[in-house]
Amino acid sequence: MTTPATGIVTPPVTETASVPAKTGDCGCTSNSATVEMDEKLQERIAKHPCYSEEAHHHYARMHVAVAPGCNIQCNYCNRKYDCANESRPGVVSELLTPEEAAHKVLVIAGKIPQMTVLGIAGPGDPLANPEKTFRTFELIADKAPDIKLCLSTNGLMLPEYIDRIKQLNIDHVTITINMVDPEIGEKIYSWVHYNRKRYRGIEAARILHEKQMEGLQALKEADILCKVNSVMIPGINDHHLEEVNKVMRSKGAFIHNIMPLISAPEHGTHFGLIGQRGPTPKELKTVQDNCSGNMKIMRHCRQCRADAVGLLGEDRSQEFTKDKFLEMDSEYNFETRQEVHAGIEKFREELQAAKEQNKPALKETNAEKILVAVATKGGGLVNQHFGHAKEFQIYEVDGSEVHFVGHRKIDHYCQGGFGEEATLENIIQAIADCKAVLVSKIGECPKTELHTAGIQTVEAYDVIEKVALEFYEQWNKE
Ligand code: CLF
Ligand code: SF4
Repeated sequence: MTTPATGIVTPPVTETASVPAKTGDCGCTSNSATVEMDEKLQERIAKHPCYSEEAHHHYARMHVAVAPGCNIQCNYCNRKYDCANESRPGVVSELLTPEEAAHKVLVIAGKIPQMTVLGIAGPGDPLANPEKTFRTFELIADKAPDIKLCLSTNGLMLPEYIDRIKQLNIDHVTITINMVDPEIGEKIYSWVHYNRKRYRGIEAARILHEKQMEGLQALKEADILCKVNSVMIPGINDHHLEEVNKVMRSKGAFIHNIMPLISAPEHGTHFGLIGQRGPTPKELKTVQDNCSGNMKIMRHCRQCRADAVGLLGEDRSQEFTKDKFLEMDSEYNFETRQEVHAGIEKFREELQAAKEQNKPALKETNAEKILVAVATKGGGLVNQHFGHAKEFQIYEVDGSEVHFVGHRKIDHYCQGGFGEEATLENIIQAIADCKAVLVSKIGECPKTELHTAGIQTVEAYDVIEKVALEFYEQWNKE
């Protein structure tokens, strides 16, 4: 079977395994109220690629860059670029009017029907540009009611606009919270502009902190799902993030996204210019792991652009630049989109059944954990050629379980039909801590070099978890 939206071929699923009865953490069967609540929550996040790690293999999001201004100054941001709270620094998006943005959404909703979420995340702070932001959401809610609305903010103006957010049925809001202690905040923010006055130092951090906490409370009361983003800045808030995580959980946030600071002098940010470094993947993972007992941790964030389009791991924004999308007609069709989503859901069910079927019956205790790198175009499958991968998804395997733990961006190896020697070296460095790379195909030359570097290669076209477990078994025997 081929899913209509993605063109992904479903792996052979021989027999549908029956899903065991749902049990709670304690091992007993959950009561029906909890199950019902879980189901409702599952429904709210099922097609949101950021709130659900599993959904991000199948559903896409898009952003529209309608919000240019900002009301605070983060030390990792340069106003020439997009809001670094949700974007990679150094990326510039084309600014749109709400009407242009609405047209773009309708065009893309037709061309990429698996696009289920529209986010506004910059290039400045959406709530520092309330009219443009809310006008855009209004237009989309009116013309494309099946698209979920999502907002990302620094939180300063959140308490002020909570009613409007609720009214517009915006069900997902992200606040970037880097500290719960203004003394730490003072090192992260240069100023805050609030009530027509500019504040600096600890006073600025205190105002921001208070408004963020009020905003979080207001979201909880309004029953809006809240994601918290935190930028990990070594030496400044790295040890503090566990405290942030505990507070976020106690205040009802749904998921915590701990992102690495990306900092380079050429970005022209304060941190870039003073040489403040970002965390290594290992440092990031340690903090994420330490927080993961408290609440859901997002590890699949791609720090996307304010005009990002597509699945999280791909960037199709250049296909829809202003000069291009303004020439395109809207192909939005509610019924077609519903059909495509039904196809994706059927595929997900089959995928889930295949995963269950391949799960070892017994969980091995104290099994060694290893990392593997996966080349995928989405759909939860190993389905990409080594030479075409622009990132590897990293999974941790322990013999009975397979967990997504992050991704590593790379330059793709195959450039114009030839493998690049220097690129291969960088790729090997990027996945040096992995025992294997799982790909649909790989050439002899990179295979040999990877083996020399101690990284095995597995060629397969199948469910990621299945291939990873099979590799583990074979590795464990060696
Ligand atoms: Fe966009 Fe953000 Fe909504 Fe997602 S992104 S506004 S919650 S729809 Fe997602 Fe991109 Fe990470 Fe943001 S991967 S940067 S977390
Ligand atoms: Fe930059 Fe976003 Fe911070 Fe504003 S909130 S200063 S746009 S990173």
